[in-house]
Amino acid sequence: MLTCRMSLIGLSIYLFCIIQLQCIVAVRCPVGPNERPIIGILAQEASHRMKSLYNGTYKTYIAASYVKFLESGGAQVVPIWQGKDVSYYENILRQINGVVLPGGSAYFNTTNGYADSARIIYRIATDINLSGTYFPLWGACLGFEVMTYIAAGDQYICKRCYGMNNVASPLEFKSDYRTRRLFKHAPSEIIEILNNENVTANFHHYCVTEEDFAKVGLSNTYRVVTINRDSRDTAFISTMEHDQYPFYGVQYHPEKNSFEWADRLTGIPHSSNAIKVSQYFANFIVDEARKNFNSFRTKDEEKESLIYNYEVTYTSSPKSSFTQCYLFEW
Ligand SMILES: *[C@@H]1O[C@H](CO)[C@@H](O)[C@H](O)[C@H]1NC(C)=O
Ligand SMILES: *[C@@H]1O[C@H](CO)[C@@H](O)[C@H](O)[C@H]1NC(C)=O
Ligand SMILES: *[C@@H]1O[C@H](CO)[C@@H](O)[C@H](O)[C@H]1NC(C)=O
Ligand SMILES: CC(=O)N[C@H]1CO[C@H](CO)[C@@H](O)[C@@H]1O
Repeated sequence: MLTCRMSLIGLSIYLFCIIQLQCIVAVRCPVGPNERPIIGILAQEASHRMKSLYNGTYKTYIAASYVKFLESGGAQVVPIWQGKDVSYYENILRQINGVVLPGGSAYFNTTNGYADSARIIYRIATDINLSGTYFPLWGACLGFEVMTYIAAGDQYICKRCYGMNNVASPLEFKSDYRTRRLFKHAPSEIIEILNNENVTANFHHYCVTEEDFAKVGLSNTYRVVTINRDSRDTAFISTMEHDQYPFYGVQYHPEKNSFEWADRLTGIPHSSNAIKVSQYFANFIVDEARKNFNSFRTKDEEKESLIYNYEVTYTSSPKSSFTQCYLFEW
């Protein structure tokens, strides 16, 4: 009787330990989507205009619209600096859940500039994915162009195109767009709006054609998801996604619809439907980042890295085409 009771107690302790252990394991293993995603945004060179307006005080910046866009999808943001060594990017990318390469107007040939930093990020993001960890990358406009440049082995395949600066357009979907991750689960209402209304803001003088894309081998790794046509009816790629990695490039600016207000920029749509599609993209990017479970080593390091540590400046038109910017002296 006594031994029986003893062994029952023993069994209970044993079962208790097993359950505890499983709990610990369960907590350590990712069980569901990451509910605290943090996304990095690469800073870029301040434009000449910005430099002269602020007496050369600022070297790099991040347009606040990208920050607010990601926040609207439920993510927090960390700035990623330019021109650092590889170990800096390795360190930061292994603590965050995705990266956005923003639009703007930087040259790709600046030493330690936008493209040099983007190239290191692209390589690390590829390595992380190859090693079995989901790590998304989103490029908009210049970010899209730099992705094609890097993926093509530093070949600049953008060509001059016409009538695409400061203009809102619909997207022309490729016939198989429903098989692409970006639109696989999109509500049909979103597809209809994107397909029929002027809801994507274009701010570019250069375009990538499908022919040039194929010529440098990019059609082997990326899928063209949508195209647009410039004012001379030249078709160009407006949305692409990587075949294997969660890498996405858009030639338009979904982040502008909700967050950029310069009066002279009539190409930024602010209709209710334009905001719906902007929100669709924000949710999509952040949901991709939710599939990654990187986190900062310590809460202090996380706190020190977040964008909240920096002041946002009201840059307003006509000073800048951005309503608000984070301006950095480094
Ligand atoms: C830039 O310098 C000019 C002339 O010294 C000054 O009036 C202006 O306030 C400065 N602007 C800023 C943003 O510091
Ligand atoms: C970088 O490229 C631009 C545009 O093609 C060119 O004007 C500039 O001279 C180049 N700069 C360097 C350092 O090569
Ligand atoms: C979209 O904009 C173009 C001009 O850029 C205009 O011709 C067209 O009617 C607009 N479409 C809609 C649905 O508003
Ligand atoms: C190794 C790994 O996780 N690869 C992933 C890279 O991204 C694609 C989606 O774009 C996943 O399907 C792969 O599993």
